[in-house]
Formats: sequence, C-alpha cells, structure tokens
Amino acid sequence: MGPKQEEYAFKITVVGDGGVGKTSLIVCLTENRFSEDYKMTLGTSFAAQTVNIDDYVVTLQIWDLGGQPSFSHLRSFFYAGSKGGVVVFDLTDEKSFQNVPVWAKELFSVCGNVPIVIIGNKNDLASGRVVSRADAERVARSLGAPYIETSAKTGDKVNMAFQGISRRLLGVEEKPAMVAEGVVIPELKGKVLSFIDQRREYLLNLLGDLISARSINPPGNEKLAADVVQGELYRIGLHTETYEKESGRTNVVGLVDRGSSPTLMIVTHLDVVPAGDGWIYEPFKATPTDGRIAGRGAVDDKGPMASVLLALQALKAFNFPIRGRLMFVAVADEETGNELGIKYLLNEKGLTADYALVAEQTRCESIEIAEKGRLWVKLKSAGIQAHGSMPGKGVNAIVNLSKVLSRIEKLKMKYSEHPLFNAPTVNVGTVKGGVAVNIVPASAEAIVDIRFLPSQDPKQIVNELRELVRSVQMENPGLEVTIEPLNSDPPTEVSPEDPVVRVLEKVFNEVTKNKPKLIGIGGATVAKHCILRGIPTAVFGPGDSNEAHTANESVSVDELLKAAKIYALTILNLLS
Ligand code: G3D
Ligand code: MG
Repeated sequence: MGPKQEEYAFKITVVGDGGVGKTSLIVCLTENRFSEDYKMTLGTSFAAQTVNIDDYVVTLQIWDLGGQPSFSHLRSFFYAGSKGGVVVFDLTDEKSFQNVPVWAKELFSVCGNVPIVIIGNKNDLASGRVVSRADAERVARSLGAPYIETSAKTGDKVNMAFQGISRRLLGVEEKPAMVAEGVVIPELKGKVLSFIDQRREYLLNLLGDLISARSINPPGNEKLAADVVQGELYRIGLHTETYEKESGRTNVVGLVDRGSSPTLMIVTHLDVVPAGDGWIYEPFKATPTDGRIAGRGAVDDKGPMASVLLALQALKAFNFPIRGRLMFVAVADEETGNELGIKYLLNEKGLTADYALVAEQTRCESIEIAEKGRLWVKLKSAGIQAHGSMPGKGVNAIVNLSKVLSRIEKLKMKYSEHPLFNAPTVNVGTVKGGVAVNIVPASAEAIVDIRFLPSQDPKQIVNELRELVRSVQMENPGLEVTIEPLNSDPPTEVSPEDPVVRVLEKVFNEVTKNKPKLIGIGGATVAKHCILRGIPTAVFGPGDSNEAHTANESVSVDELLKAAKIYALTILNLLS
C-alpha cells in the first residue's frame, strides 16, 4: 500500500427503460437508502459518488438518463464523454429486457466501445420474475458485459455493480485470493469445485450459444463462434485478441497475465463439420435429451470449449489465483488442415507456451499423449485405351489398380510395437478413373491414407508399397502402377513424465477417484502441431470421439462439468 492514493474521476451513464429502477439504484448507491417517493426522472440529473478500489479513489459522476422517448433528441449530449455505462432492465418486465441491446448500442454509438455492466434489477420480486438468468447472461455475453442481478430496494449487489464498473474503468483487476507458493490451498479447491457444480445452467446456456453459431467448415465462418467466445472472455476479464489469416476465419486468444512464466495454453477449436444427414434434432440448436446435449459440435469441439470457459469462470470468481500466464486459444480451420488456425498462430504469430492442453474428446477417462504419423500416397495406374467392345485390345487401368488396392489393405509394414498404439493402418480413401462405359480406361488413380508408428519412416513405407506393386506385377504382366507420396505428418508424443501429463493425472485422480488411461490415437489433433513446435501437449476432454462428426452428436452434461473441474484444478496446479 502506497501512502498516497491515486484519484480518478469518470463520467458514467445509466440507461434503460423508464421505471426499471435507475434512479432508485443511484439513490441506493449514493444515499444508501431506497427512495419510495421517487419522481419519474425528467430528462437527466446526475449524482457523484466516491468508490474506493485498492489504492485508488474513483469519483463516479453518474448521469441518470430519463427513459422517456420525448427526450431522445438530447441523448447524444448526455452520453458525450461517458467512459462507461450501466444498462438496467427490470427482471419483472420483459420489454425492458428486450431493449437492453438497443440502449447499449445507443451508448456505444456515441461513446465507442466503453465498458458496460448489465443490471437485472428488482431481484427482490422473485415471484414476478419473467426474465431468466440464462437469457440475461446470453444477452450480456453478446455485449461483452458482466451481468449482475440487484435490488435497489434491499440494496442487494448494488455496490458490487458500481465497484465492477469502476474496476473496468481503471483497468484494475481484483487481487487474487488464497495463493500460497507452490500449493493449491484445499479450501480454494473445494470452492472452485462447488462453484462449477452450481453453474450447470450457465454451462448449458453457453454451449447453446456456441452450437447456434454456425461456424461450419467448409466454408468456415469461425467468426460467428469467435464472437460468442470473445464476449465470454471479455466478461471473464481476459485480455483478448483476434487473428485472421483470411477474413471471417477468426482465431481468438485470451490471456491472464500474472508474471512471465510458466505459460499454460489451453487450445480448443471453433469450426465444426457440416451437419450431414440423419439428424433427429435440429443440428444447430442445443437440444437437451436425457442428461445430454445434442447438436453439431456438442462433442467436437464446442462442448469441451464450454467446459474450459466454465473453468475460467470459476477461477475468475477467485480472481485467478495463479502465477505465470494462462492463455485460452480458440482456433479456426481445425477440421480442414489447420493452415488458418493453429499453424498460422504458431508459425506466423509467434504463439508459444511452456505447456499446452488440448480440450478435445477423450470421454473424460483417458489422456491422449501420442498421435500416429500420417502419410498420404497417390497410386497411378497406366493402361492402354481401347474400344469397350474389344477389351482384349487394351490394358484396363482400373482393373489393374483394383488388383493393387485389394492387396494394399493387407500390406504388412515393418514396425516395432508401441505401448500406446495399435498397429499401423491403411485406408483407400478415394479412387478416380474411367472416361466412358464403352472405353477401356487408360488411367486411374487412388489416394491412400496411412497412419504409421514412431518406428516407421515414410520413405520406408513408400518402398514397401513399391515392393507390393512389384509382386502384383509378377502375377499380372502389363500392370503399371506408380507410387507418389503426397504429404505427411510425423508421429508425435509427449512424455508421461511431463508436468502437464503428471498434473492432469493427479487432478483426474482427485476429481474422479480413478486413474486415467494414457493413450495414443491414429488421428491427429492440434496437439501434433504444438508438439512439433516443442510445446509438451496433452489432450483431454469430455465427449466420445466416436460421436464426433456423426448425426445426433451429443455429450453428457455431467461429463462437461467433470471436465471443467479437471481443467480448473489443472490450471491451478500447473500455475501455482
Ligand atoms: P427509473 O429511474 O428507471 O425510471 P425508478 O426507475 O428508480 O424511478 O423506479 C421505478 C419504480 O420501481 C419505483 O416504484 C421504484 O420504487 C421501483 N423499484 C426500483 N428498484 C426496485 C427494486 O429493486 N425492487 C422493487 N421491488 N422495486 C423497485 P413506484 O411504485 O414508485 O413506481
Ligand atoms: Mg428515474
């Protein structure tokens, strides 16, 4: 504490429909009483109130704007110079709630994007309530504003609301509570867990907003989901930035900075695959069903993302009691190659961390620490064209290609067993060939997807494929098939001894009383790219990967909450 306090003065404007309680809130704050004999605010009036925030003294000059439309021509004058705003609605008046975005936008149009707080007032009238917290949170999120429910009558949370706006105006975060070097205080842990248990509705509401944002890839449109995430991160109080390599293909990065090291990065992705056919639910709407939520992205990756955001919310409630830096990253383009997403951030934007955790579905029961390598190979078959009525005069490229393909599935590759992987796999993904039904085709090609183990090498695999072609050739003179490697990613793994894995295991055990399985997968997540950039990365999250990309994709709500707890405690442990 310095001996001298710093003083600041800000003008803020309180807006909202007439009768929602603006004047009463200001009176409650400044005179600490509830004025029953109020006068309908005519035009405007202002009050001054001093608020103490840490070492700062903030004088709020609070302008109370009449909601009456007849004064609307004066509004821009009243807004001018406001450094922040309070938008009030009445919890018992639906219309006043619907006008919240209108008021916020009017304020923004004059003052720019100043910080605001949304207040749902009259929370003492519980039985008359017509606006749900979920709906109010949704609107507040879309405006990037915190949401507080108050009563000017009982004084409930009125001070808190004005303290909140003052902190935002000063740019001063609340001081972290309950930190001790190197340990997570058990009491804090218990509080974080119970905070998460009480936020089921909040979680579902957030996941609903994420699913409704149609960030379908192709074509992408990640911006739609990025807006929801950014609003939420802003509310949680993270410094956020967005990055776009192509317009609309938005990546969001949020940061809590409590000192230079270490940095933990949590990565999720914003894009989802198209709905496809076979849905019994509306794909882009969250539908509750039997303790689960169905909708495109429920599993991959919006459910895990909602769990991470809830974990951040929980830590925010205790003012982020961490050391080092916590980064939340929501990337674009995960479903179609990562060029506009994680690769762009890592390779062109200097994104880096000491550890990373990728929030993707491992059913909240395993920790994925290894990913097979991937090799795509083109097979080109050359034949001789002839009339379809005289096949003997030509060499059929399709038939020859199919002879190779039928053997390729049983290709015996050389490799040594790996504790985390099953055998390498081969999939014939596409075939192309033929000009017309009455022509013997002179060319055909196929693309094959091979997932290989750390003991293998793409060059060696290509040689093994060529060997296989030679042996088919021996039995089929005239067969001509060439092998052309297209592209590949190496296998990656992180040591089970790495802190990010060890902490996840420990926390998993604390929360579930079970031991997680350490697994390797044939697919690839963004973890691969992080590991290739030298960042030890583990993958953990709610949802079953077998449901990803399917119709009626759904996730268990309990699993989402469990994941949120594990994320929150992992952050606390790694950054304590
Ligand atoms: P305004 O300034 O937004 O126009 P006022 O709103 O502060 O003038 O309040 C409008 C009415 O709501 C007043 O009631 C006031 O007493 C009441 N009110 C304000 N805040 C609360 C609250 O938190 N709880 C309850 N129960 N009532 C509140 P009247 O009856 O005088 O019209
Ligand atoms: Mg008034």
